Formats: sequence, structure tokens, C-alpha cells
Amino acid sequence: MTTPVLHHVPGARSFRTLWLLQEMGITPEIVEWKIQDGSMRSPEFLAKSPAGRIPALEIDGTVIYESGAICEYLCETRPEHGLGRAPGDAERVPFLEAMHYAETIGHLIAGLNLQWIFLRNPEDRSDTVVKIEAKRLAATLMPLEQLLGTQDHILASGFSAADTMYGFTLTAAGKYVRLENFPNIQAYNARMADRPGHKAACALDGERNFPGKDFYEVGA
Ligand SMILES: N[C@@H](CCC(=O)N[C@@H](CS)C(=O)NCC(=O)O)C(=O)O
Repeated sequence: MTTPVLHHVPGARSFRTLWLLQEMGITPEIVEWKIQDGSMRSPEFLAKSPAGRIPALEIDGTVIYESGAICEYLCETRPEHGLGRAPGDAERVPFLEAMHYAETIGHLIAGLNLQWIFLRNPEDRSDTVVKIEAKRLAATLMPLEQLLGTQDHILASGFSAADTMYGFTLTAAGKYVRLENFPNIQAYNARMADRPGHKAACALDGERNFPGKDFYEVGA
């Protein structure tokens, strides 16, 4: 297999792919992009990811964008790792739900990132919107908090690619929602951070290239 190429922004959604690849023992060549410098809107990058988003993965002679699609593709083409749940599997439904629910959470984080981090003029930020969106984000975490009170992983049978879809997502949520109020998610994050595959992905992640506070408080 030629070395896959991962288009990546440190600390962003492409971490999901990086982590899954590391769990499969695959180390990609990493091409790092910056969200703020306009390079992700270059014709070169748009040819790989038409909306100018990461991740995009060059693998097996093709380029795939959308982290969930990449996750499913890797599981289907590399079944020997046992990280996916194929049609007919008893855990197929929770597996598919995780592929997409991670994005329900992810798009709320993206909206809050825009309000708090990427707006050129902070005065354009709306306290009303950030307050509502942080509440909506907390509401999406509740079902996971309950689930992780009864099992150690997203799927009851143990670690799977479903967990990697929450990589970046459940830690980034902590910038806008107090994770102290979600002790099962906090414990889960710590368990995942302890995995050798996760540690290896963190070592390859690279330095964050957008500024960030640990927590964003409305009205502060
Ligand atoms: N649903 C897509 C979302 C990808 C996405 O929005 N990625 C963000 C980084 S976390 C991005 O590339 N943002 C660049 C931009 O919005 O211009 C996926 O899961 O791959």
C-alpha cells in the first residue's frame, strides 16, 4: 500500500482519521493546513475537498472527504482490525448512529468556534447565540453521559471506530460546556487518552495553529 496522505489541521476533525489510522497501525503522510490563512480555499485543496474542509484522505488511489465516510471506508476496506460494524452486525445501528451523531455535536462546536475564535471582530459575537448554542451542545452530551455511565465505550462490546469519531469532539466540547458536569464523559476521555493509538495520534497531531482559551464563558 502506498502511504496514505492525510490533509489535517491540528486539534480539529481530522484527528478522528489520524487516531483511527493509528489504531490500524497505519501512519499517514500528513499535510498540514491552516483554517485562517485562506489556503483551504485554494484550487489545489478544493480539488481534494470541494468545500475546503478537513479531513481529506488520499488512499487506495482515491481521495475521500467527510470524516464519517473516511471512517466507514477504512473499516470496510480493512476489516481485519475489527473496528467497524458491517450490515447485519448486532451493533450496526449504534455504529451508524455514532458516525453521524458525532457530527451533530461537531457542528455545534464549529458554530461556537466561529463565534469565539474565528470572527475577525469580536464585537460581532452574539452573547445570545453563544448562550443558546452552548446549551444545545450540553443537551447533545447528555445521552452520551448516560450511555457512558453503563459502558466503557461507545459500543457495548468494546473499543471500535465509533470511539474515534468522538476524538476531538468530546474534548473540544469542553471549551464551551463545563465537562465537570459530565463525569462519565470526562472519565471516558481519560480512558481514550490512555490508549497507545490515541497517544500515537496525539504525537503526530502537530501544534495548534489557532488561538484558544481553555474555556469560553458568556459575558466574560
Ligand atoms: N462534516 C465534515 C466537517 C468538516 C469540517 O467542517 N472541518 C473543519 C475543521 S474541524 C474545517 O475544515 N473547517 C474549515 C472551514 O470551515 O473553512 C467532516 O466531518 O469531515
